[in-house]
Amino acid sequence: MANTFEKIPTIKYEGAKTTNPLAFRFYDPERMVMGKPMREHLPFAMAWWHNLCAAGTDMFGRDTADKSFGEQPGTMEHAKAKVDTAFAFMQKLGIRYFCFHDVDLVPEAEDICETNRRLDEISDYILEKMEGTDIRCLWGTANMFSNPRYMNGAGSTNEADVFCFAAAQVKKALDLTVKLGGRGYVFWGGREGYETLLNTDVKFEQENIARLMHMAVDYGRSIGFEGDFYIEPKPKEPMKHQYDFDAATAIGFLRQYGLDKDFKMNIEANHATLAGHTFQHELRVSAMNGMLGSIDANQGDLLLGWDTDEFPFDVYDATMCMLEVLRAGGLTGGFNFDAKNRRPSRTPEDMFYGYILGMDTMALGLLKAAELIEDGRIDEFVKERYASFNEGIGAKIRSGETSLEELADYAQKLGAPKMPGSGRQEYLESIVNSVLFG
Ligand code: XUL
Ligand code: CO
Repeated sequence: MANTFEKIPTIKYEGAKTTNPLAFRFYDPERMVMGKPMREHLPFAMAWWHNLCAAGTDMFGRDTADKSFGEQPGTMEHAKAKVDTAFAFMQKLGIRYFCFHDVDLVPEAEDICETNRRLDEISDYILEKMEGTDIRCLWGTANMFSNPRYMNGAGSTNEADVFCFAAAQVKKALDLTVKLGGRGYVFWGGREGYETLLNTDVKFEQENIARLMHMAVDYGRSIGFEGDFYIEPKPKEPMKHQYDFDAATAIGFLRQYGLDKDFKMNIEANHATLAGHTFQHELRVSAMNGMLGSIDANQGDLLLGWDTDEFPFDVYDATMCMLEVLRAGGLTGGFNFDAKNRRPSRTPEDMFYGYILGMDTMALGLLKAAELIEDGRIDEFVKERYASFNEGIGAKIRSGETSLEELADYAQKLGAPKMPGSGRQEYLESIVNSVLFG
């Protein structure tokens, strides 16, 4: 095996003032925050696809990075070299989880039986590697978007045979997730959507996706999968319109088809902004519905209209994210860096710089969110803002003990109502700034 990271030391916390590029500035795993060590607040995961498979190819040019890890890509030797590299990488950074698609692990064969045989071989190898470490799988998934057979969707395809291939891949990916002790299983519907309504039966396609998900739940539970299933919403790309547009849409879908007990959301920051929402909005909608499961921690570029999957760098956004996570009492999943280096950042060191940046940003977000909660002024303000519903007619509205007639009568007696209190947005924003930079 080529030792790609020979010159990279174990990454340690050295504090904000360090000039050592291969050190954490804010991620201090044992530091206590609101009664728990940072590492428990932040179950970080490595995304197999970006970190070990993506080498910089984009629509206009080929690879810039070398991710061969000393072996010929497309071979099982290369697949094993990726496993070796993954474990070396995670151990040096103190990352305890990984996420994978089936085809990230092995080269896909023409015949699904051969692909499955390769998956058995590689998962045995991963299990061997896991032994004696505390590294586990966060979630698994099936790639049902790259193979040309999925051009019209997987669960939403117009071809029954293709639907069966999707089912076979989900079944195997669930087997692998259980074998590797995964906490969750993700459905990201990249091709589940449409390009034109002229050729699409939306209702039928959505019913079929629900059928596939029900079968996945039944099968998963039958083989002992106790974790959460997740939908990862995204509004577009690759499809023009994706069915899991955002958290509210996905939650409505899950409820409509009776899947809401088994599924939660896996919220990705860059998908939120593509949907025209903030990351915080998507987290709030998920959390208030009891469905905040896991996070794909990355960030987009608001000047670009596509999924750039950058490592999180925006501390303000990370703080708002961690505020939602802390208020929700944490995640059942974790923080998966569904993020890749920029194309010119092409060396093995850059792989570390990306993760160091991401882990430090989320750690800083955690510290700042905890400070905002401990400061208490924002929470207190929000509580006060709705105080009129705590007594009198407001309390009756809240408890559902009134009627339209009673309220109309009340309003008529009032004559002219008083104006609602100020929203104080600028004051609240200045509290955030003083906690972030004070
Ligand atoms: C694509 C994306 C996926 C999912 C898993 O935008 O985020 O990589 O996270 O399929
Ligand atoms: Co993602």
